Amino acid sequence: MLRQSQSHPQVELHNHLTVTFNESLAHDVREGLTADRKRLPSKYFYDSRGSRLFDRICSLPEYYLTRTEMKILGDHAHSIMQPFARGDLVEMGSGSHHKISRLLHAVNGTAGAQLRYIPFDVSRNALLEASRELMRRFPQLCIMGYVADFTAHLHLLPHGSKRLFLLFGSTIGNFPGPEAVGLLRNVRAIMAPDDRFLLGLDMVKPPHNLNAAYNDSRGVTSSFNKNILTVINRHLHADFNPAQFDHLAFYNEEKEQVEMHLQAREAATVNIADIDLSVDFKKGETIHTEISRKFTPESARILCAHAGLEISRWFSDAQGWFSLVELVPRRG
Ligand code: SAH
Ligand code: AVI
Repeated sequence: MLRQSQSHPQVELHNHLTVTFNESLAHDVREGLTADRKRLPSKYFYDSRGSRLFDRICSLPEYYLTRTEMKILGDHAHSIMQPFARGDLVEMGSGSHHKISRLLHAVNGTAGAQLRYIPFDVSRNALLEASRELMRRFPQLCIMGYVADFTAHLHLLPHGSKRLFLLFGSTIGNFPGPEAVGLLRNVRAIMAPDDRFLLGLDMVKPPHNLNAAYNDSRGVTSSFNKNILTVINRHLHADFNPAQFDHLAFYNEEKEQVEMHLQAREAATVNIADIDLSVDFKKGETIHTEISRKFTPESARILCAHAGLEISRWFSDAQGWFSLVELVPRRG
């Protein structure tokens, strides 16, 4: 479905989730909550409240990821954008405007610069808010937003210009190995030889820093984690009581990933009216809501190589806590 903003001819919005969202949520909730080890896909965190909570996480003192990546972007934006004064910037899981603004600033005012920004996000609100702010900051920018799922809808992207694909925040780490490779392969499949792909990767570091980043002292990450239950309550008329669940997040050293769970404080039965399902929880039982994989230079290289992508440049901070890798499609 296409909805074009009348008041801002600079922005075009394509919404591909209105019909399918409840159906896929219903399917995923049934599958996840009837499994032996209960689980839910992390993309359902991001309704408008979830996106706002994530923005708050980004500025928490313990959550080093965003400020580290922002610093790397600031240091290298000119060089990254040098081949892209003209073309399309396709940002998957775009969220707020901060990171793309860093790149746009680097070419702002450049003679002949003509860019189109194509954000792609499941969160309509995040996409609208970011677009509004970008229109204010960059009045020459064209924006073509997709409210869509980047695991399913990448084929909808327009063709034409030279493209820089972007996946920031280490969002790729929220996917298990085969899914992450599949997602990168799908991007690789639509890249032309001159296109580039900038991928953010959070790196392995001491466990206490990782545990602190996902267990902040203000409880914002806990609210973000529990928000997935509120989303299910609203869309599927369920009766989860988020207060009956504890936020549980820890670094699994063996798997090199942070895991987030919701743990039932007491035995409980939850009814999910729209899918006619009742789910029993034992005291202490968990729902696995997210993984956040951490990378080493070696595991990053292997991930990219499996997807047919070659690392052309590697940008990092002084501590090596976060990496931005520039990728090109491997020939052959
Ligand atoms: N890129 C931003 C936001 C990261 S949060 C940053 O680096 O800070 C992850 C973002 O991806 C959220 O905005 C969420 O709504 C979006 N997202 C998660 N799963 C998605 C999916 N399957 N398809 C499209 N967007 C998705
Ligand atoms: C979006 N993603 C990269 C975040 C992460 O760190 O894995 C989501 C998040 N979960 C808890 N805090 C932040």
